[in-house]
Formats: sequence, structure tokens, C-alpha cells
Amino acid sequence: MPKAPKLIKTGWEQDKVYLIQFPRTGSVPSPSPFSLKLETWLRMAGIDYENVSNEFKHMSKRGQQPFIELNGEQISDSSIIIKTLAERGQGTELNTLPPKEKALEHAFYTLIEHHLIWLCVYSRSQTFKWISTDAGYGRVFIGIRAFISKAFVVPSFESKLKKKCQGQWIGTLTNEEKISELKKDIDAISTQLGKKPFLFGDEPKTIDATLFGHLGEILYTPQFTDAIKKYIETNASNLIAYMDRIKARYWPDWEESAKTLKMDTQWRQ
Ligand SMILES: N[C@@H](CCC(=O)N[C@@H](CS)C(=O)NCC(=O)O)C(=O)O
Repeated sequence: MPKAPKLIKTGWEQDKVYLIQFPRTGSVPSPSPFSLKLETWLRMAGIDYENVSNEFKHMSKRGQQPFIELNGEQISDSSIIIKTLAERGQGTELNTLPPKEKALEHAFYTLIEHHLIWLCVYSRSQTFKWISTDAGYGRVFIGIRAFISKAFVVPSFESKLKKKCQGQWIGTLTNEEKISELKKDIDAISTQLGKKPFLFGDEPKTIDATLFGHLGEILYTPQFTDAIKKYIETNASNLIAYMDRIKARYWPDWEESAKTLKMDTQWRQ
């Protein structure tokens, strides 16, 4: 029989989703696009969940965060978590689209999570120093931990991401070519959104949580060049309005979470 996972949340409640993720930062609720995506999805789906800090050390059996614990079971990978919860009858409406739109949604998912994401990974490989300032974990790591973070953790993370990028297509591109790839992604997403409130109509779908998570990191955390944000602001202003709309509806506690670093700020009025 497989060994039961060691649960992070002790004394759990039946049917409550425990979302294990990095602590809050001083600028975005999570520096991970996958955590921001998943937490946004849980909010969109109206699922009762509780955040649990991974204390920078608890990872899933895949060696990653975010993951959830539900009724004593650990489930990892944001997309698999979403699919599993939807199959169990939670947030199913977020995954429901007619077949042609579903196919398009899958294409956008791949564009966002397997193409656009590399811009952000590349940016962080170039400079992830913001993570040890107040915009990141500057108020969490103090004294010796601040020194260790700046002197060792950040450079080692940058170098790990550099290696990842070198093994990918993004590592072969000049900076100009990288921006040109970004523009194509942004133009495609902006065209799909058009004047609609969400990518596929009046109500959000899973892909909207995905886009919010990934675009959130691009817009609200430093990138390797300001040209990225400027391009979106100038040529895809519907995406800026879209992000503001999702923030207003699902993240009224965005500022409070950045200010207090609390993981249990209230978002439902
Ligand atoms: N496909 C996974 C990706 C998760 C992922 O890449 N998480 C990163 C943070 S953004 C991580 O935990 N990395 C661990 C590490 O680099 O040590 C998902 O959708 O959850």
C-alpha cells in the first residue's frame, strides 16, 4: 500500500481545501504564477479554502508548490488540482465550454504556461533581487536570514533559472527576439479578449485564472526590461483593464495582503 503523505495541516476539517504555498510578498500575493492562478481559481469557484504557508520548505512530491491537502490527501500541480476539484463537482462551471472554445482555451493555456511563462522565468534569472526587498520578503527575512537570502539564496536561484533558460528555446534568443515573441503572445491574448469582460465571455473560466496568475507576475513584479510592461500598456490596454477587473472582483484584499503579509485576509464582503 502506498505510504500516506505527511500532512502539513494538522487537525484538518472535512471537505476544506488547504492551499499550501509560499508566504505572501510585499507586492503580489505570491511570487509564483501557479499559486496566484490557483488561489484566484479557488476564489472564482467559490471554494472554501484556507492558506497554509509552506515556510519556504514544504514542497509536494513533485518538489514544487502550490499543492493542496483535502480530506487527508495531497494533490499537486495547479492544473491537476483544478481538474481534480472540478471532477469532484467543485468549480465545474469554470471548466465548461463548447468543444470549439474548449480547444481554443487549451491553445491559450499552452501559450501562457509553456511559452509566455519563459519571459518571466528569464526575467527572474536576470534579476530576482527584488525578492529580498520590501516588495518581496524583505520584511520576513531579517538579520542573518536577510544576509543569507541576499548573498546566497537569490544568486543561487538566479543561476538555477539561468540554467533552465539555457536549456530552452528562450535561451537562444536575443533580447529583441524575446520581446518580439512576447508581443505575439500579448497580441493574441488581447485579440481574444477584445471588449469582453473575460476571455470567453461575461463570466470567468479556468483560463482567466491562468492568465491572471501569469500576467500578474509580468505586470506587478520587475521584468528584465520595462519595454514589456510598456508594450502591454500601450498596445493591449484591454488586458490592463481586465487585470484590474479581476483584482477588484476577486482580490479586494490585494493591498492589505501586501501590507500585512497575512495569508488570511478577508476577500468576501
Ligand atoms: N506545473 C506546476 C508548476 C509549479 C511550479 O513550477 N512551482 C515552482 C514555483 S513557481 C516551484 O515550486 N519551484 C520549486 C523550486 O524551484 O524549488 C503547477 O502548475 O503547479
